[in-house]
Amino acid sequence: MDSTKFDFSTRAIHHGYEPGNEQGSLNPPIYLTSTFAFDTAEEGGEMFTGEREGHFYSRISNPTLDHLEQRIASLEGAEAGLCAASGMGAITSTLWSFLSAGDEIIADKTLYGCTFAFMAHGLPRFGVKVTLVDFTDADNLAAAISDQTKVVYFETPANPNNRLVDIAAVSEIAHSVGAKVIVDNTYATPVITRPIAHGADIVVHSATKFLSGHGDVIAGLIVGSKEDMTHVRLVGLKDMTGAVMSPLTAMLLLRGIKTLELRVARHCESAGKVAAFLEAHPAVKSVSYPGLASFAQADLARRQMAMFGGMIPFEVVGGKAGGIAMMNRLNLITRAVSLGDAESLIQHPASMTHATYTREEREKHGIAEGLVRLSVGLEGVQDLIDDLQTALNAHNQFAA
Ligand code: 7XF
Repeated sequence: MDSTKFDFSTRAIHHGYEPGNEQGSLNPPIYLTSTFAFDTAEEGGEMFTGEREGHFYSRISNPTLDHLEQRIASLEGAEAGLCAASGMGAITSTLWSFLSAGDEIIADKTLYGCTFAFMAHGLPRFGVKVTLVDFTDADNLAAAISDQTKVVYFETPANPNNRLVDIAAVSEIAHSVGAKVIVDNTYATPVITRPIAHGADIVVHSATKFLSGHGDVIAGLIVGSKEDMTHVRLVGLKDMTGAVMSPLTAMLLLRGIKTLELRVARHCESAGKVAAFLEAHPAVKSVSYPGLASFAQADLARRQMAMFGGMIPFEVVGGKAGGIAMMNRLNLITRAVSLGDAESLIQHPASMTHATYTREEREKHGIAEGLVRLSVGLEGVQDLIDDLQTALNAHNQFAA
């Protein structure tokens, strides 16, 4: 069946898998095997040189992962996909594949904490020059870029503060010197933004989040051209990190992705209501949600995002102490890192996901000490608002 012509949700359910090839099994079998038998020794040798196609060792490829790779490539509008053991496995396998000593990577200044640590402390140890600039103004990239720049990297919306980057504007500048554009699309998912259509070359995901949707796996995905994905598979993933996804995880992701569009629509609908509630509450100092009229980059949000996401960073009156006290008063919303789960999760970036930055770095990179970050889940939205209201009403007295 040619599923390429189908709607997003149809492809999320069917693309890349034919039950008829697997004894009619509605769901793909989990090929829980590390290795694959060769008919002849010669055939095995040919697979190692690439003269013959086929699976021969699950660090290189596996049939269950193969279905997922085709599916995510289709949803992101890319030629090919690749699975990894975690979001960090996806990011590092990709960057190790395209950077060498003497090269430069230019990244946006707001990044998930461990991506920032890899840039600030990991890559420079191997002779890669790392430059972090503010991509919300693409002119900053134009001023910094040179022939030494091999990769341009960013998140949009960025973790944790929802800053947006204009993918088309940044890609045009990057391509003027032949640099590859790599976008972390974890926050948006392909339901909201497909970076390849805006000019990016490669998309990486922490599939731990919305793509899985159920908080039961650590996983990463990568998409791009066939040539780039083969390069990442054989260099970054196979030799440099070995950060390979388990077939069991691939099956859970294939299951989660079937409902991705439905879930993301609900996350966004509820987040819009929660953001409006928070903005109107006197104990809340600021809310950064792309769907609010007050959002600093509201025009770009409308141009680049089909919906406005499930993530709400906000500050309450009383800074860090106020934020922590409010978090501790919540009963339904769970105090935990991660995002995109059915359960609403709340965390404090400065002491948790972004504790890899020093306090000075957080200030320079736009991550306020008092910021709390809410991942709006799939519960009844009024229950979430009631929980926040109880915590914030008590906060009013606390602040006064
Ligand atoms: O290796 P992971 O699957 O945990 O993914 C790393 C990662 C990569 N990119 C973005 C935009 C991410 O948000 C993450 C993981 N973030 C979690 C969070 O912000 O809550 C990690 C919890 S410490």
